[in-house]
Amino acid sequence: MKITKIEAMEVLDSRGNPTVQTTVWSGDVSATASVPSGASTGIHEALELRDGDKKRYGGQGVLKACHNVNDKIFPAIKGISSDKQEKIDNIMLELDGTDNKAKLGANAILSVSLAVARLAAKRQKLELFSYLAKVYGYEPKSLPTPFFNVINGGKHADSGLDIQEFFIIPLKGSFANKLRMGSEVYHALKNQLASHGLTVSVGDEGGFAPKLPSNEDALKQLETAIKTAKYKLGTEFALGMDAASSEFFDEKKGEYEFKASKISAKPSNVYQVYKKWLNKYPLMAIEDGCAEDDFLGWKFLTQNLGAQTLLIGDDVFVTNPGRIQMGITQKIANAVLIKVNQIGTLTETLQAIKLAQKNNYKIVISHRSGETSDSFISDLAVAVNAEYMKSGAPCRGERLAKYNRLLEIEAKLN
Ligand code: 2PG
Ligand code: MG
Repeated sequence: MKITKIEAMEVLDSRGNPTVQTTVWSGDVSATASVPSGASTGIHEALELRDGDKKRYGGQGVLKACHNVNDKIFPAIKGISSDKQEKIDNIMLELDGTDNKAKLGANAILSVSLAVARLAAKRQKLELFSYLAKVYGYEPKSLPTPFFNVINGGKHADSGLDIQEFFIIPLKGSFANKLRMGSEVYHALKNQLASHGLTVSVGDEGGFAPKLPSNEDALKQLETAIKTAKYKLGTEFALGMDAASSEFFDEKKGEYEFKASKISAKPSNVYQVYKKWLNKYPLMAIEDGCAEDDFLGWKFLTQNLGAQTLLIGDDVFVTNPGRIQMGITQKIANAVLIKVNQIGTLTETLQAIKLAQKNNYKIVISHRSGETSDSFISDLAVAVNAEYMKSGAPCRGERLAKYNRLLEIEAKLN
């Protein structure tokens, strides 16, 4: 089981930007993992190391991160057994020595961390989700309910919508059934947008990016598409959104600027904007309704809407156990978004998940807007019994890699 060789290389992600792909060997058995990359990244996230050499990929190259894997991390973990995940992650943390993985790069560290887990699963002849469940003391019971992001705005598209993601959330039956429901509504939505002369080209996460008159209009479009596909909104489908509001919170003014809705709101009353939508639509989930450091806004939001809907913290928690603990203490949000590259090791990701679960926060496992065909997060979601998972629309290869892996896992579990 001893690690005998590691090799990182620069590959491209779904946006055509460089990212790190690492293969770890134990004798002639090997496993590979690639890391995702965000666009609406939180300021408290672990650092993604980029070369900054403007002559290559506009400075986005990751050769330094690859070099760190090959020449710094490998010598430090060579000879250690791949099933010593925590030990290996801790060695990398020590070697890095910074708070935000700035020295080696969270992309370098994560690629090794995930590949090591995959290698250990392979050596133990276990499916990745079974291996993870075994190591972290879970019994996989059910598949996560998918949030399909079918209308894209914010930093992920040029639709002009402030809200970054509008989800449709199928509520009935198996995961396979939910995927089918999502796909049927997705296609109904496509026809509907086209019939109104709106664009049906897709944004970074596979959702459409139509130029709609307002944020609320996006909700209306979803309502109609669900009806056209012959499903009932409220019982068979719910809606959700990732406001990603750190992107439109004006720090100087201390105000949220919903440009597409022509309104602005203070931290103390921004919850009222969402409440209006909640009163009209079955909004089951609101992610990042407040900005990453607006704890006051989060408090108002949670006190006023927390009993009615899932309030998911993404930029505010950044999968960081320390930030999640802050949220627990201050009683903000009731669900945590988990993104492996926000924190940078599998060990810390599991610490974040366990802390959240112990405090009754729901778990939403998430992709990034820049992705590869790596489907590690699907196995992770099943392993830890995450209630929800978001991997974009049921469209584009890198998004479907995750949903199709969930289909496979469901078949294996049955
Ligand atoms: C988010 C993510 C994924 P990004 O905000 O939740 O949908 O976007 O990867 O750009 O941060
Ligand atoms: Mg988000």
